[in-house]
Amino acid sequence: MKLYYHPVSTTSRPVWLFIAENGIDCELRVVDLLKGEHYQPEYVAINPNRLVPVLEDGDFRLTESSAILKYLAEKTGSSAYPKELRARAKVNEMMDWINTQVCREFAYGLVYPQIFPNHKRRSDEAHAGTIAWGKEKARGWLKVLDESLLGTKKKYLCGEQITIADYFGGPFVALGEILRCNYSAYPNVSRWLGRMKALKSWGKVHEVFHGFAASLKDKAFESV
Ligand SMILES: N[C@@H](CCC(=O)N[C@@H](CS)C(=O)NCC(=O)O)C(=O)O
Repeated sequence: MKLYYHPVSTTSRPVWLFIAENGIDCELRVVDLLKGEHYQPEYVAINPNRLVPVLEDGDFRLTESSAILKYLAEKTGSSAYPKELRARAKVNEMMDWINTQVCREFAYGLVYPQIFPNHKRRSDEAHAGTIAWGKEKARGWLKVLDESLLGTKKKYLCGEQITIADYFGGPFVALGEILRCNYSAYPNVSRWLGRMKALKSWGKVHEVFHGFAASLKDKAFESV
């Protein structure tokens, strides 16, 4: 198998983390987003969305990080994607929640407009409005995650066992490190994220990401 990815990418890190943590035999192929490699015809032929990640398994190609995680977990018979109908439905529910609420309003609403030049809105007013909206919504979703989805008792997003929803959500929430987000107001989120960061592969997978965050340490950000 081959994974086209970028080490800073929020949607690549969950897949890479799952591969690394579970020792899955998969070639890792960096797509240099900073040099625009994803806009080159060779890559557009692989993924017309011009986005990472993409998984190749022989002549089978799959985009969408959530779908890739499910495929890899199913292919390797991982207990991180339970087979029991309702347990699996809860994992899918959580992953859809992350993919919409967190990805849309935290990543694309609050973080990306502040760090990627190609996310700059047409006017300063529109740009500030996007960030203010993202910030308010992100705060709301973090509160839901903290108080309702995790709560004080759960070890992981779907209960006592780690699932691919945790692999998916951990790197998304860690994205806030770029903005120096302070999650102390969300103690259950902090506790869960700490558990994810203790995974043996977390450090290696987040090394380049941390370097990127450090390169922005003097920039002022709107944060949560
Ligand atoms: N829904 C897609 C989103 C993928 C995505 O947003 N990828 C970003 C990196 S996090 C990307 O490739 N961005 C390149 C660009 O915006 O130019 C997934 O989950 O795989």
